[in-house]
Amino acid sequence: MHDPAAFRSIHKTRYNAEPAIFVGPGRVNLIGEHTDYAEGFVMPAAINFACLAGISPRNDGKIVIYSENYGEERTFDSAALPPHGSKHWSDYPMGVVSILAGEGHKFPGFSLSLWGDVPLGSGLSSSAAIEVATALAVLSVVGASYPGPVLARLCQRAENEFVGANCGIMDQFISLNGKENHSLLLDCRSLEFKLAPIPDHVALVIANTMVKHSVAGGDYKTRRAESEAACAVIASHRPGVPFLRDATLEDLDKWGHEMAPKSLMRARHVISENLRTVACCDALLRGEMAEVGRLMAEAHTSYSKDFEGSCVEADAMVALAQDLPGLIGARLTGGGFGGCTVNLVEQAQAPAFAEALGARYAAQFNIVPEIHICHASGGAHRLE
Ligand code: GAF
Repeated sequence: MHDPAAFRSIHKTRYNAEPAIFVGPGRVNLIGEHTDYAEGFVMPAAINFACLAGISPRNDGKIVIYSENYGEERTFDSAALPPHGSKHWSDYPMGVVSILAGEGHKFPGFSLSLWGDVPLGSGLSSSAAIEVATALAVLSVVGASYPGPVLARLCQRAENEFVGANCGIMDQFISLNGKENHSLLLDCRSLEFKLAPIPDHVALVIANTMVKHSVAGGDYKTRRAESEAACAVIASHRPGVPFLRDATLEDLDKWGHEMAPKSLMRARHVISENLRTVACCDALLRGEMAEVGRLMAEAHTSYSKDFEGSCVEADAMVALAQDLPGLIGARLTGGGFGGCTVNLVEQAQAPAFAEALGARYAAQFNIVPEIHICHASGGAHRLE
């Protein structure tokens, strides 16, 4: 994480005021991809890359937002908030302000600084990290708070309604509710969750293909629409299936022929991924790491072949990891079409694994990938 002392001094120099500082972590998803908006299961962990948000009050009624990443400042009038985003980085924090204002909070002026080290566009939820850190910061100004699941929904709404990206609940939820050294099996319908400890001997190695990923991009939308179209076919026979969470593989055997071929493939991924995710959590809880790895491999194949959510580079990053010593399981993580792979690796072998994987990938693509040995960290909080 960026140095909070350096961040404090950036804010202080700029706004001549001591900031309160909040942290919103990024996340890595171990398994359960494109299942959240189908009201299914996901198993993410918060990671030690985060967005810092520093906030101090102003008395001129202005909302001034500065991004250290972009080296840019934007000013808004707290009495006339913009009704929608403008395809700018400030949409993420302003979306949160706007949704919370819609909940009845009257924000006075404030200066908000943001500085994140979650690699942008890498599928590690840099957006949710900004939203969540911003939410805690601006709520502190009005002395309000929400339970984690409620705030996660509000941050999701900021992204859906203000930014215009139709994401599910996973990223905001884990950024708020992550737990040190744990992943979390989240039921995206009830928002109940079960903590699954990541054993001490296991490292999370995150390998960035350096291919940019975007939830706001067209592919995410298309895949979502295709899987929802499959669900509509099933629901026309079985009205008790409002989401693919409620569908079974037998439904696909019966009515798959009525679906467009791509829709059938997307649905097969989502339905089987839900089963794998629940099974993976059980295996992790039993300490059966070989089974965890097997399920991750199966999940990657399904994501790549049936969901067509991978890319040449991510498939290669997963393939190149297979015979490296210490690997437990590898797959593409996050929204897809680029971004990072997540590798569960024996802790003692993680440094050598990271180096060898980087060298293999660089040799194949002539691109030097960023490879990080991470750990599961706690959720969003205020820094004292
Ligand atoms: C992105 C979205 F933001 C999540 O809601 C989720 O759908 C994920 O892609 C795919 O599992 O991170």
